[in-house]
Order: sequence, then structure tokens, then C-alpha cells
Amino acid sequence: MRILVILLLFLAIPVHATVMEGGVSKVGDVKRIVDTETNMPVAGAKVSLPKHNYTTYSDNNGVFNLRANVKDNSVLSVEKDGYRPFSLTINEKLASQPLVLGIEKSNVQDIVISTEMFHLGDDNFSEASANSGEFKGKSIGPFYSKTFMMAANALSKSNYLVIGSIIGVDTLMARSMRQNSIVNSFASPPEVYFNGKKIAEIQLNGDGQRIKLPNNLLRAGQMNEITIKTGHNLKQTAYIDYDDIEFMNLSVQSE
Ligand SMILES: [Ca+2]
Ligand SMILES: [Ca+2]
Repeated sequence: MRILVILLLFLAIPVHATVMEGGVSKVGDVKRIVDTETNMPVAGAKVSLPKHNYTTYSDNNGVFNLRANVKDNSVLSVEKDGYRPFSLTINEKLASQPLVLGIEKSNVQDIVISTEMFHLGDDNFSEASANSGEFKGKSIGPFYSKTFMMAANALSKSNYLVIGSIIGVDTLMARSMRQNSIVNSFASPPEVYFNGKKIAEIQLNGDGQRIKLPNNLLRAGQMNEITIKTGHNLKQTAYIDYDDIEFMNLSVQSE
């Protein structure tokens, strides 16, 4: 059931993070940032590719250049004051095409937990694993934990943990969706905990995955804790081989 919920949320992202590929009328490889609501250009947005140590800013027309040699899937992140953090997993094809990225104004209740990229696992992974060529940093271990304050009126809203982008997940489902090329093994899914209780499993790589924070676990007006634990290789019994994954842009959005 949980798997289904995550999948449905995953399929529903384009509503919030519009990615429009260039149409027939080719305008070079112009890439722009626009406001999803007004469709107007957003100037001064910070666009980065952490893996490539590349950072640039959009100009007055919202236009930016990607002067980086993107080969495999790579996370592109957009940050701008007053907007929700946005990230998108791009590849060589997307990087060489016109792109219009829609970013969404943040809501006063939004909480940015982190805009950094984190690597979970043990730095031991196969070349065939999902996005292994794109791992940026050394592993911080098998889990990530962070505390953050929630608003006093949080219980009157629906609150969601949003994972901007996640790559490297090698579950059976990721394998069957051809997100990796591993033949002989697969991993248990990464698990998400909220105030010590498991609330979701992440079966697939992707952008903008939203996980509902259950009200019965939520501490309004107090500190709350989110933990993401990576899975482990289910075909390796001689020792624990954690699934090496990376994620970035964690936030809580309330509606
Ligand atoms: Ca590993
Ligand atoms: Ca992996």
C-alpha cells in the first residue's frame, strides 16, 4: 500500500514542478526559469549541479547556461529566495535541449530542512548501480537525521516531507523500472522515519517525492525529527552492504 502511495505521489509531481521540453521551433538550447503561477521569468535564481561543482545564476530574462559536461543522470538544483527549493534529475539529452523550469513561490509555513546533497551508504557500490557515476560526496553513514521546529498551528494543515531529488536507489522496483543495470541483486528500500516511527519506504529514484507527515506523530510548536535510513543489499549475507544513495533538498510543505 505504501509503495502505491509513493508511486502515485511520484507520478503527480509535474503539477508542482513543470518541466517543459522544447518543442519543434528550436531556439538553440536556451534554458529558463519561470514562476509557475505567472509564467514570468525569474532573475537571479541560483542554478547548480553539485556533482560538477557548477553554479550559475539566471539573468533578467530568467535565462541560464549549463556549461558542464553532463553524461549520466545528475541532480540540477534551483534556489531563489521566496521560492520552494526545486531539483531535477537531468541527463545528457535534457542538458543539451531547451528547458523551461517552473519554480513555485514558497508558502510562509514551508520549512527548508536542508538544501545540501547527502550520500548515505558505505562507499562500496557496483558500477551498475543506479547513478553510481554521479555520486558526489563520501558517505555520511547509513542514515541521516535532522530536527526542525513545526508551527503551532501545524495540526490544522496537511504537512508533507518533500525530497527534492534522490538517486542511487537499487530496489527491486527500481531495477524493474530500469533505473539501474544490476542483474544479480537488489536492495531493501530506504526508510523514512518521523519522530521515531516509520512513515514511508522509497522504492524509486526521482524528483519531488512527497510523503505525508501523520498528524498523530506531529508535535505542533515543538521540535520534530526526520530520519532517512538507506536500505541494504538483500543478496549479500556475508556482511552488510548498505545501498549507496544520494539525496538533496529536503523540506516540509504545508497546505
Ligand atoms: Ca554499498
Ligand atoms: Ca545504490
